[in-house]
Amino acid sequence: SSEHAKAVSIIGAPLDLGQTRRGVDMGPSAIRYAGLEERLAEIGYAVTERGNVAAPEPEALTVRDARARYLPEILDACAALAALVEGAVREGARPLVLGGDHAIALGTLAGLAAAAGQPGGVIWIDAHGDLNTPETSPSGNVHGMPLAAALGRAPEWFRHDGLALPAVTPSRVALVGIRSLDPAERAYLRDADIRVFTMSDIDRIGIERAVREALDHVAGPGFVHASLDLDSLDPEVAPGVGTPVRGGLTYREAHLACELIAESELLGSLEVVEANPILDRENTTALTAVELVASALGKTIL
Ligand code: 6HN
Ligand code: MN
Ligand code: MN
Ligand code: MN
Repeated sequence: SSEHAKAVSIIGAPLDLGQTRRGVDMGPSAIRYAGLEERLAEIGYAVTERGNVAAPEPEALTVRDARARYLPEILDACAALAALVEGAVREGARPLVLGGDHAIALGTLAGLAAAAGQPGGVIWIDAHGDLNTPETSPSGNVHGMPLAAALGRAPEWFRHDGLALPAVTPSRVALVGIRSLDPAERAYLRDADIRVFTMSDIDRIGIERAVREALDHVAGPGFVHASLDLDSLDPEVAPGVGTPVRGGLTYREAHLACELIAESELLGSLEVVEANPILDRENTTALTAVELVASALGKTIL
């Protein structure tokens, strides 16, 4: 139906170095265990499993700079992920990346930009902006920085031979579900040409209009990617995340967002991050992730 292939390459990125809670490295397993491959086969996709990129264990590492904990190791893992993502695109498949914490988005986006030969657009569905730099981060957690890095900000920190940066264009970024911003993120967003749909905006205009406008904003050349942080959902729906924030998307709002993404036929790739089975209840967050991915890739009720 669309210009995008009915082929999906699943790539796991079990990285947990971007934050401090253990367990998010088990996200790819939990999402696979929740029936991802079968669900995608049911809706007509040819699915290729690429396995996981290598991600070191924090216990084996030392923190060299508390402003961006484990950044060198994270950049190496992101470069490995970028190579797999680029390869999947070149083979004509849609990359579906399973996190892992959100730091991996830097690798996904750099791989997409390398394949496209230019930066692209991204719809970033998240409670958070992930727009900190090592200089502004209140935590030193790199999962709060990937969008800033992909935009080409603070290049002295994020430069790496295996990462094509900038990977996204500010005028092609939309944030959806936002309800927790740090002061420097708020200041950056005041001047940037980024569309932001906070939870308050979604309460007022509805998720349908918010996502349609977000998609209009990110459309364009290169590529269009969706980065789905499961903490965008309300913690009652998705408890298995490391940085929950009350007041998030309902189960139905999240599905409608994904259905609109599918209907737009803009998407060439997707990632789902921050699923932490240790913090979860009976794998419900991973199950929800599978259902949302299926909706984003075209599953309909009727
Ligand atoms: N995520 N803004 C906070 C920080 O530490 O920079 C939270 C970041 C959360 C990141 O959920 O992907
Ligand atoms: Mn995030
Ligand atoms: Mn988040
Ligand atoms: Mn724009």
